[in-house]
Amino acid sequence: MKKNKLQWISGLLLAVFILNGCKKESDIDGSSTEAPVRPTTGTSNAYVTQLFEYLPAPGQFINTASGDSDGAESILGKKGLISLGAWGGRIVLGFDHTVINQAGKEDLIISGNAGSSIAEPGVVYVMQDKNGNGKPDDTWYEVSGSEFGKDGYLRDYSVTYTRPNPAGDVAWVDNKGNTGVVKTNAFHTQAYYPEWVKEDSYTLTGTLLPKRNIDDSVPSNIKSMPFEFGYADNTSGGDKINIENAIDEDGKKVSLKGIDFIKIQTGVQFNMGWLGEFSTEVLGVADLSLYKD
Ligand SMILES: [Ca+2]
Ligand SMILES: [Ca+2]
Ligand SMILES: [Ca+2]
Repeated sequence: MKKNKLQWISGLLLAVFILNGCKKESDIDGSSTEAPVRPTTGTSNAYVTQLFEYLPAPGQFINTASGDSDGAESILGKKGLISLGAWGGRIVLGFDHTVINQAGKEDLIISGNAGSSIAEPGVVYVMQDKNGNGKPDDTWYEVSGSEFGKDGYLRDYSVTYTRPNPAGDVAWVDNKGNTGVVKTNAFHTQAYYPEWVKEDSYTLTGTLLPKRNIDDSVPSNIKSMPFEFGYADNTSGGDKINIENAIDEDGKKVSLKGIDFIKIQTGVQFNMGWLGEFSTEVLGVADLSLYKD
């Protein structure tokens, strides 16, 4: 009997050893590790400090001071102004610390140039630097806002824009077979297709938001009312974003301790008459816990 008991104990120890071994294995491939947290220090910047990508859609401010790489860099460490152009235009930015997801509170503030009846909501995505290499090569999570799942809300949407020759309206085709143009206007006479994009066409992919809040029935007074919550360039005074609303590719909420990178993308495709294309503008992106206005 004693021998059996000993065998049983050693068997149990072996099992514990194997389980620990398995846990280590999965840690190595990253599937069960917590993303590393870069702590906030006395010198942490409230604002994003790194620009990883600026790829706007065509638009009336593209290839101007608020639609080029200098414009994109103008929001690093402070407020500036960058336009993302028509639907799908995006900017990818990083913080110098991990923005902690505060329980039950909003965590980020994005300033835009929305007026009370001119909202141009952009979709917000967040990422953890899970592999700790300082680059946004991990998993993006969309931060779901008030439009999630409603009529006209569409994930995995994509639009291909083609360079016009000569310069003029920019034709697009989406992955549902719809076509349209980003219309030029008399106020902005430069090329609307990003001049630094070498290819004669390029495709942007992301989430499409409903256009039901836009009223263009009076051409001299076109209105785009804000959504309830959860988008950039949506309300005047800045939009607060809660990391708790991050969702995975299946639309399920994910629990993130904090985030290191943020992506903002114009959410609606619409020509707003004399106002030009619907385009999300970003004036500042900050960690709400460090933000002082
Ligand atoms: Ca939070
Ligand atoms: Ca990374
Ligand atoms: Ca705007």
